[in-house]
This record gives sequence, C-alpha cells and structure tokens, in this order.
Amino acid sequence: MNNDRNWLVRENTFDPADLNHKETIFTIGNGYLCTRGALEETYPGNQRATFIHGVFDAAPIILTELANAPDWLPLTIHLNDERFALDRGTIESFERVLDLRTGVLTRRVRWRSPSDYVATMIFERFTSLADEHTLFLRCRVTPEFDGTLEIRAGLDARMDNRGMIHWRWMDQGERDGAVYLRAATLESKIETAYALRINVVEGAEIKRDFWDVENSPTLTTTLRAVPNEELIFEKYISVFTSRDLPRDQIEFAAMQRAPTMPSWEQAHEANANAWAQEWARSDVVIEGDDEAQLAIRFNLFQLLIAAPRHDDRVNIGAKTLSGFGYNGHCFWDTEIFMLPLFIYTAPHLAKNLLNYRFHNLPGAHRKAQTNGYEGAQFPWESAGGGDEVTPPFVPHFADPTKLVRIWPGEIEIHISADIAYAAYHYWRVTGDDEWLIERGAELILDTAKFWAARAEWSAEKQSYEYNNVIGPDENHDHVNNNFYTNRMAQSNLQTALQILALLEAREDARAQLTELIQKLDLSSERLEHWREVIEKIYLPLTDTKLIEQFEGYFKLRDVKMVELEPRDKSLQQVFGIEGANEIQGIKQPDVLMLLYLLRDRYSDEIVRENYEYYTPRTDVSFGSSLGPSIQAIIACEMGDIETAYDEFIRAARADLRDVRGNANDGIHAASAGGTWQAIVFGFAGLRVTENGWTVHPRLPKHWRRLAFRFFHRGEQEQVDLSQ
Ligand code: IFM
Repeated sequence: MNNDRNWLVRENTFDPADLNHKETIFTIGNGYLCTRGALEETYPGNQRATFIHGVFDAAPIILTELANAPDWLPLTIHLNDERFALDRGTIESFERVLDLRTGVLTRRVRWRSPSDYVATMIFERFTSLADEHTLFLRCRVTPEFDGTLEIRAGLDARMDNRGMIHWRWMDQGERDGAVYLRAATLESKIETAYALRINVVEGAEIKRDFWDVENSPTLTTTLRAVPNEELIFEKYISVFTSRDLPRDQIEFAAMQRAPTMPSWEQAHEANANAWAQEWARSDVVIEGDDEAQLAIRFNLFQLLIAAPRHDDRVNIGAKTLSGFGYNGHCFWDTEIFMLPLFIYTAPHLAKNLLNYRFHNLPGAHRKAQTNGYEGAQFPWESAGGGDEVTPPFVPHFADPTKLVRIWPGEIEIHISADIAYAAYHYWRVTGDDEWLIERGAELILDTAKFWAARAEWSAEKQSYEYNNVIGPDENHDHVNNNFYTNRMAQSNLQTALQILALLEAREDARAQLTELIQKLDLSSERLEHWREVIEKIYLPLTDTKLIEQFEGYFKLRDVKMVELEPRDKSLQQVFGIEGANEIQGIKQPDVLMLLYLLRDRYSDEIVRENYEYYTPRTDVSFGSSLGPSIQAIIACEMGDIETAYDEFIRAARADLRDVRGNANDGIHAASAGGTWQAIVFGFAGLRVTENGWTVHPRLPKHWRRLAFRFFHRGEQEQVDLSQ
C-alpha cells in the first residue's frame, strides 16, 4: 500500500469563503445515503445536506428533486456555557482530513472562546459501509479549563433544499434512553425514521436530559471539565425509510438498531473491512505523481459511496448524492461515464444500475407513446419513477431571476442508445448470460424498437434520418442528423439483431426468446424494417474522412478556442445561447465521443482526422466537465500524451480544485468516472476483445508505475505497468 498521504484529502486552515466547496469534497456515504461535509455545530451560509437514495419529492419547475433528509449531524458543545462555533472566538489550529481508505472524516480544532476557555476538539464521523442503516459520530474534547462541558446531540427535520421545504414532522419521542424522529416528504409521502443514542466513553456525567423540541429532539449531557483530561462522547444514529420496510415497521427498526449498535471500535473495524474489500477491487496505483494518485482515489471514493449496494431501483445522479446540482436526477452520465468503472471493478454494482433502467422500462414506454412512437424511449433526466423529469426551464446563467427554455427533455434522445450500449458492454465484459437473457436483451430490443419507429424516411436522400435532436454537444439544439445520435441508433439496432441471433442459438434462452417475441411483437416484418433502417441510416462521411457533427455544421461560422483567448467564460456566456448555436465551437466531444465508444469500427486515419479538426473547436476549459476525460483518451490514442495528461488532470481535479467554480453544487460524477476511463482505456490502453484482453500502455513520462485490477468474465485480472 502506498504511503498515507496519497489516501488523505486534507485541509489545514478554515476558509469560510470555501465552505460550500469543502462541504462537497468532504462528503461521506455508504451507497444508501451521503452526507455533505458540513460542520456539526453549523456555520452561517452552510449547505448541510444528507441525501438518501430514492427519496425524491415534487418541486415546482424542476418537477422532482432528492429531498434533503433530516440532519443527523447536529452536535453543539458548550464550554462553561459558551457555545463552540467557528464564527466566534479564535481558531487556534484547524485541520480536516478525509481518509479515503475508510471514509472517516476527522476534524481537529483548537478553539478559544470569547471568554478565554480553550479546548481541543476532535470530531470523527462515518456512515458504515458494513451496515448502511448506521451512522457514527465521535467527539473527543480536551479542555484546558475547569468547569463543565455541555454536549447537545440532536436530529433535525427542518431541512430544506435551498429554501424548498419537503418534510412534514410526524412524531418524535424517547424510549429507554434512545430518541426517535419521524418525518415524511410532503408529496411523495416517503416516511423516514431516525433513532439516536449517545454514549459517554470518558468523563464524569453530571446530568443527562432529553429536550423534546418539535422537529429537533435532542439528548444532552453535562460533563465535568478538568484541564487536560480528555472527554470522549459518541453519537449513534440509525435510519430507515418506507422505501426499505413497511411504514409501520420503520420506527421500530430504527429504535431496535440504535441501542444494539456495536461500539465505535467494532463499527469502525467492520466499516474499515468493508472498505478494504472495495479498494481491493477498485484501487488504482500511480507512482511518480502524487496529485494524480490522490485525485483518482478521491474520484473513485466519491463514486463508490454513491453506488447503491442493496437497491436496484435507484441510480447515481449527475452530482452523486453530494449536492443540490441537477436535483439528484440521473443522465447518460451513468451509463457512458460512470458505469465502465463498475462493469470492470464491481460488476454487482453495475448490474444494480442497469436494473434501475430495466425496472423503469414502463416510464420509457410512456415517454415513447406520448411522442407517438413504439418501444422504449428513456428520459433524458430520470429520478424515482423513471418518467421524464428534465425541467423545461432553467435559470439563465447571466440573470438567475429569468428562466430559459431548454430542450434536452424533448429532443436529446441519444440516451436510449447509450443505455443499450451500456447493457451490451456489461454483458461483453462480464459474460453474465443470465442477466442478458432475463433483462439485458429486453433493454436492447425495446430501445431498438423505439429507434426504428423514430427514424424518418427522406425520399430526397433515400435515407432514414433523425431530425430535430440534440447531440452530446448541447450548445447546438434542434439539429438534423447528428452523427452521434444516428450512429448510436444504428448500433442499437445492430446489437438488437445480434442479441436475437444469440438467443436463438441458445437452448436455455428459448422460453425467454418466445416471450420477448410476443411481448415486443418482433415479427419478421418488423425485423426486416430494422434491417432496412440499419442499412439506410443517414451517415455521411466526407472524402477527407471528416465527419460532420450534424447536417449544416460545417457551414457555421468557424470559431476555434485559441481565437477567444484570454477567456474565463463558456461559449454560451461569450456568444449568448443563440450565438453559440451559430458557431462551430462546441461544448463537449460529440463526433469524438462516438469514435471513442465505437472505436473498433473506425480506422486510425478517421480518428486522427476528426481529432485534429474537432479538438481546437472543443471548449474543454469552460464547456462541459464531461469533455476532458474523453479528449484525454483520444489524445492517448493519437500518441499525444502531453495533451492527454493535461486533459486527464483537468478532469481529475474537477472537484478537488474546483476547476469549474461550481463544485459547491456537488461532485462531477461523470468526470470522476471519465478520469478512471482515461487511466484504464487511455494511458493503459486496456481493450477487451472476443479473445481476451490486451493493454497498450502509453504512460505519462513522469509515471513510474500504473497498476489496477479488473474483472473479465468473472476472473479478477491484474495490470501492473512501468515505464
Ligand atoms: O449529461 C450532461 C450533459 O452531457 C452536459 N450537461 C450536463 C449533463 C449532466 O452532467
């Protein structure tokens, strides 16, 4: 194992200006819930939030959002009646460390109160990966004064999502020293029950109390403070929702769990063991580049804590469970950017995420039907129920009081093909035939059915077209024949026919095949139509092998990024929303994205030609955070390792260094997944083929070693590369 510092995300001073960014960075979680790194005692302007998977509630304009759940962190400490808070008194020393090995967040503060009472306080917290319903907080205080230390440990149901209230208080109380709190979301009526217990490990207790204040039940204890004698206090919480158990059982479950929870040491050990197993599968070792080493572990950690372990009806949002950005909704970010990490290192988690799409096929049918099509059209943004939840309006970037109409919910249709691509990718790498037969085949066939229905015949071109769409580059909307969309649709249809042939050839798939043929009405006429669409889909390639991103793109005013230097704004901010539609500058890779996903179908010559054309026109600096990792991978392929490294490190730093200035909204999950792909598929050049796997290493010069593991068809493989 590498030295400690490459596992520790650290800050050594408290900077109120960086409060919300740091809350994101210090998010902890366990696949069931995540909690932002807000301070136990609160701070003005903090965005304290806990998000529990699947707990969505309705909201105006944005339709639905993950409801910021009751807060389990509240812990206030009074030093001889003076309340500890970082916005008062004097911070004599401060340090915060997130240990990525175990997910334990530790804060060490030496604080002098306005009346000169001094104490060193160490706060530690973790959300157990060994038992996802249990959360732990420990506080060690060394007073430098005589007197008392009063500790108030509470729960708080008065949480909101930036002003939007989602919770209705239901009940609270105390039984046998443990406290419970019940609350329900206003519209979706999801109930939650928390139980809280406190434990004094070191210190003489003078009195203990229960404050039955509605919404914030609190247990208090007053300890005798003696100079330089450490006091240790623990707060144990358990959480259940009505998504886990029947409503009438959740309070009982929480209250039963809290008093029987293991000691801090036992829970800590179980959690550390669970994390050791995660890292044994997923860790990436980079020697010769401490920043990249820590950054990849940080990005992996943030994805691992957001990945549902025991629930396949939830997905990972574009901002994981770490912030209010994108309202907890999930996008193609999951299938194309995050999923590869799970497919290769934790296939059981990849399967959960794909099952979420499978369970949501009814929502995809509703969307297709509403638009007048057959088959499964997946929503661009999806939440709890699988229906389209992309807000039609978002606040204008220049004036947030004004709303701007956005179109992805209607016309960014490529996501259906992205999901089919991911299902096939999962099967190809894992060899999970059972899942393919039971679920994957249906996902691929049902989306193919949509693509065949959505294709429009053009008598003039003698081709099938997809008009009025948005490709990955969202700066250009209402375009016709976006190459990415058309080619991914074609690939979806091709894969569907391939899967049908595969099922036909397998004795053990006969029953499922018969059922699918009936259920999806896969008549020979329909399949013939699919073949025709595949053959005649509009996919122009110019003589020079340059691919036009969409029809008419080359006629737009040519704008390269270098011409706009110096610049600190996105293309839409420079040119306006309409103006950005009229130039060739793009927000994120589009043609290159396609060439990356379907790399084996295109020659090096084609990739090079398009790389050289599109790279100078792609806004990697201020465009989408999804861009840099893909640019890095293609740059690796082109042998341009310096550029590849620059783009890789830009992606890797997205949140740690807040390179886009919006990390306060939550982790850039797609960028985190893309960072792993840039290392594994870019620098290591891993390729899984029909016959096995190969690597084609192209390490940055200063990397002495790159090592990682992955699963291929059930076997764990190891890659260990040096210069
Ligand atoms: O899915 C992405 C999209 O590609 C670019 N805008 C942000 C979305 C969520 O990350």
